[in-house]
Formats: sequence, structure tokens, C-alpha cells
Amino acid sequence: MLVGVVGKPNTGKSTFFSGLTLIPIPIENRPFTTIKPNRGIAYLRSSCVCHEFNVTDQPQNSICLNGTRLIPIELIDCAGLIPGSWRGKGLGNYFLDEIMKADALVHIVDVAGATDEEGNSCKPGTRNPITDVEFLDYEITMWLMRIIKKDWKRICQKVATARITFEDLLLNRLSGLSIKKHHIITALKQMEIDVDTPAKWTEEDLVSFTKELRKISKPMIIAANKIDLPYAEANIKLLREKGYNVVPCCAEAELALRRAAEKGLIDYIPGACTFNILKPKVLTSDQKNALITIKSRILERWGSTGVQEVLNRTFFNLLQMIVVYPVENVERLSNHDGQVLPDVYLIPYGTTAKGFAYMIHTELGEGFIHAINVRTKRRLGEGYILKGGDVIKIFSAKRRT
Ligand SMILES: Nc1nc2c(ncn2[C@@H]2O[C@H](COP(=O)(O)OP(=O)(O)OP(=O)(O)O)[C@@H](O)[C@H]2O)c(=O)[nH]1
Ligand SMILES: [Mg+2]
Repeated sequence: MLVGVVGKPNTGKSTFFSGLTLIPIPIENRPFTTIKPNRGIAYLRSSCVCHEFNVTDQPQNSICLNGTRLIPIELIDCAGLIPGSWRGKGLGNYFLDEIMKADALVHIVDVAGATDEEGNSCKPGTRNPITDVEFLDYEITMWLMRIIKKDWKRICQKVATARITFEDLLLNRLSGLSIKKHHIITALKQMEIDVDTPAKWTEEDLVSFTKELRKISKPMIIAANKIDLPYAEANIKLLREKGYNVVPCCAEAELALRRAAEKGLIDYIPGACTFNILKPKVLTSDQKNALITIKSRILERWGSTGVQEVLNRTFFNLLQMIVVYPVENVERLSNHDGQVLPDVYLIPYGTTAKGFAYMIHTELGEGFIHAINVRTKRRLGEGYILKGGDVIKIFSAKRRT
């Protein structure tokens, strides 16, 4: 799964990316610090079932840290978008091609309103973050629409001759953008016009279809960054009143804490509401003060830096994904090599036992007989809808789990 970090310049996208991946990249208080996209691995955090089953696990596709499963996902941080980016303004739109391969987007907003529309610093409270949210939606929608429009006449002609369906034509046009057929079908269903005769669509129809398709295929969460600055709290309230899905965060604090933890100076766990200083003598008084300020102004006030929460909410709420553990041996919770709880799968809610078998391996799905819920030892049929934290053994005529 790929998550795109988007926003106008200088809002803290690279700080957010670096706070999650610990990849050192340039971060500066000016627009367009990032030019080439940065890609890296970040980890979702989910409570592992190893404690409940009282076993020592041997993760293969993930990491288990004291009962927390860290599930790798890919992040991409790109150059900032400015009004007109979809037409090629600023750094152009080549990086939009990169971003639009993502399955979900995190929009980093300077919620203190301390950067203008092009990312230049200004006094906190100057810029209205609601304008930033609306502008980004517009840029992405227009960019997507440009791609659809490129071939619009040909698509309409082909639909008229009925050689291929409208959905399939759109799917071909949008290939490589991680847009699935069911996204297109769902977006078309939302339309209150005749979807069988696209030649009759007005420009407005096309805009509303593209907006819907963007929302469905690239769901977006708002990381309300820079909560350490004045006006942030009031602006968060305004965004929430407008119905936006907002997570307050302080990327700068997360990056500082993660770096200090990496050096063994503190015992911070990403997402936690506190930390302890482990090596007070190694810290300068400035470093100590900075850490104390983060603790009192961010962690104690907001409950966490919000950065890990953004990532977890993106998967578990926005994309409605769940984690499931497949095993081969029901008693030992192991695979055929004896490794205990080796893999965890991140799958969409609604996946059936048989669908899950197909996700692991086509042959496992084809030969599906039934599954066992390891917790209850109950037999599960092919239509059973998996739940978050399920530990499952699949019986197949063709292949082992
Ligand atoms: N006060 C405050 N500053 C932050 C926070 N996060 C990032 N910054 C600062 O914002 C500035 C821009 O950070 P970057 O991470 O480079 O921003 P960006 O969005 O990647 O910028 P571009 O690559 O130019 O688009 C830097 O001075 C950061 O230190 C935060 O939570 N609070
Ligand atoms: Mg950057």
C-alpha cells in the first residue's frame, strides 16, 4: 500500500515523512525544498495477538515490539502544490503522476495559517487553512479530469458502438493510478445522470464525476500540522465545523522525539503520550528544554504528536482496513516452518475467508475448502467476513497456508 503526502509548499510534508521513516532528507523553512519525490517505509501500529495467546512470535513480514505489530507501508513525499500545479505551474505536474499512484493521501496543512498560498512564511493566523484544503482538492480533481478529458471524444464514440463498456474504457485511461474498477463503478452510481451516454455529459457532470472518483479512489485525511503555533487550535475547530476529517499534529516534535529515541537518549514510542529521558547527562540544556517543551506543550496538551495517529487512521478508518493473521498449525499458531504468528495481512474490511485465501495465493483460493477461527476453533465457510485481529487457518485442496 502506498500513501502520498501532499500539500502546498513549506507545510511540513518532509518533516512528517522523515518523522515516520527516519530517512534524513532536506527540511527548510522555504517553499520547494523538496524537488524529487522521497519514498520510504513507515509502520502502522496495531496491538499484536501474541500477548492474548501468550506466545513468543517470530514475525516475518512485519515486526513485533513488546506486543505491538509494526506493519510496513510505503510513503511518498513530493514537492508542494501551488494554485495551477495541475496545468504545470510551479514545479509542474510530473510529481502529481507520482502522487496519484497512491492508495490514500495525507494532506499536510499548516493549520496555524503561517504560510501563504505559495508556501512563503507569514505571521500565524494570516492564512485560512480552509482555503488550503479546498485548493488542494481542486488541484487534484482538475489534474485527474485533464487525464480523463484527453481521450473523452474517443471514449464516447467507443461507448456508442458498444464494443467495450464505459467503465473499462475509463479504467484503461486511468491505468497506473491505482484506480480500481469498483472505484469507477461506485463513482458512476453517485451520478444522477445517464451514465450510458457520456457524450451527453456537460462539463459540470464531468467535474462532479471526477470529484467523486477522487474521493473514492484517493481518500484523503487532513494532518493539521504545526499545532505548536498560535491560531492552530481555533483553526482546527473551524475545519471540524466544516466537516473535515482532521488529525492535529506536530511533525517537528515527532521528528525530534524519534531522533532522540534512535540515539537512545529517550524511551519514546511513536504515538505515545509521554517519554522518559534516559541519558540526562548527555543532553545539553537546550536539548533538555526542547524535550520538556514538547512534553508539556504537545504530548500533555494534545495526547500525542498526532503523526502516528494520522497513519493509523488512514488505514484503519479511512481505508477501513483490518489486520488478519494466517497460520498453518492451529495449536502452535505457526506456519509450516514452525514460525509463530509469522505474517500479518492488511486487508479491506468486507474480505471473505475465501477472498483472503486468494490474497495469500491463487491456489489456496482455488482449492478453498473451509477455514478455522483459531480463537474459537469454529469452522468458517467461504463467505465468512473476516474481523480485525482474526487468526485463521485455511484448508485448501491445492496448497497450505
Ligand atoms: N512550528 C512548526 N514547524 C514545523 C512543523 N513541521 C515542520 N515545520 C517546519 O516547517 C518548515 C518546512 O518543513 P518541510 O518539512 O521542509 O516542509 P515541506 O512541506 O516538505 O516543504 P516543501 O518541500 O518546500 O514543499 C521547516 O522549517 C520545518 O521545521 C511543526 O509541526 N511545527
Ligand atoms: Mg519537502
